[in-house]
Amino acid sequence: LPEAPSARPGPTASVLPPCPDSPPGLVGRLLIEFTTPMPLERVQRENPGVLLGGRYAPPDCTPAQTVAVIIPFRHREHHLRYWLHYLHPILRRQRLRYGVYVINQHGEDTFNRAKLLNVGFLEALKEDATYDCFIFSDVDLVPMDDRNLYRCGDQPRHFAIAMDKFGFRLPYAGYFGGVSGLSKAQFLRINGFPNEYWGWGGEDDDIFNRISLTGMKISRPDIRIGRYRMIKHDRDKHNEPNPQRFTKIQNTKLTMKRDGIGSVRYQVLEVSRQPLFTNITVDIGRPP
Ligand code: UDH
Repeated sequence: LPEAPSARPGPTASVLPPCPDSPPGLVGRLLIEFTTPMPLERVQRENPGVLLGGRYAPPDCTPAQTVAVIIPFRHREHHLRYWLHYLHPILRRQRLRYGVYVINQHGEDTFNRAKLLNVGFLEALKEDATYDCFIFSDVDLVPMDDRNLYRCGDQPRHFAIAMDKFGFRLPYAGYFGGVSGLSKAQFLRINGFPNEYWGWGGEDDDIFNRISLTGMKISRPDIRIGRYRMIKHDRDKHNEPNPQRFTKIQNTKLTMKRDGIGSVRYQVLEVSRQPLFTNITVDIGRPP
């Protein structure tokens, strides 16, 4: 009898081998610069393998994780174009299955980075319930080395440990800003991020406190690999330093139980699938 067609192994996702732990084809140190303008059409043309909404999966292997990259955002279109230009090829070389979510704060009230990241966690999971790793990245930070793998491990990960603006060093031991990554379980264990830090500063220290208070330890790459370039910019309007931040970070132990992913309130105004990212515009309210 002829073999039934369905019995033949074909190029389907289920038969691809697992992706290797160290992806082949990484190039190491990268040249990153922000001088030449970066038209979105060019970035789209150079990333034909990225699917609508900024989704990608390696054609030749099955990754262990599915990664949602969450970017807090308002009025930084030119930064986003550089970010997409540099990051899509890096994430592709890292053999990740991923999606990019830009969480765009609607209106001109005070910016709230951590609340936007909470929204990104929930909305990415609504798009694809298989996300099990969340990378939270500022829009103006580009890694200078593709060996800095954007995936999750058995402890929360801090990626942006050697930024050019801090002289390629950690500014202080407990710094957890810029780019970080938590598995879904790690994120839920700390009740997500705080919603009550309006304006600049403190929210990353509160997240660091949440991680320490739940008995987890931060994992970091080698200092030679965790290097970043930040796109230079002036302070944004409506994101002034938050004067309450110093007292708030003293109280994480009390506030983290009631303030977090379990209490976030917001209204999604628009979900728009762009060629290289999914844009989610959200009303997150304003400071009390
Ligand atoms: N963000 C926006 N829009 C805003 C504010 C913040 O998209 O209006 C996002 C963006 O992803 C940014 C992140 O939030 O990368 C963090 O905000 P930030 O870049 O303002 O924070 P950072 O600490 O800079 O990088 C602080 C102001 C530095 C002024 C330096 C003047 N030389």
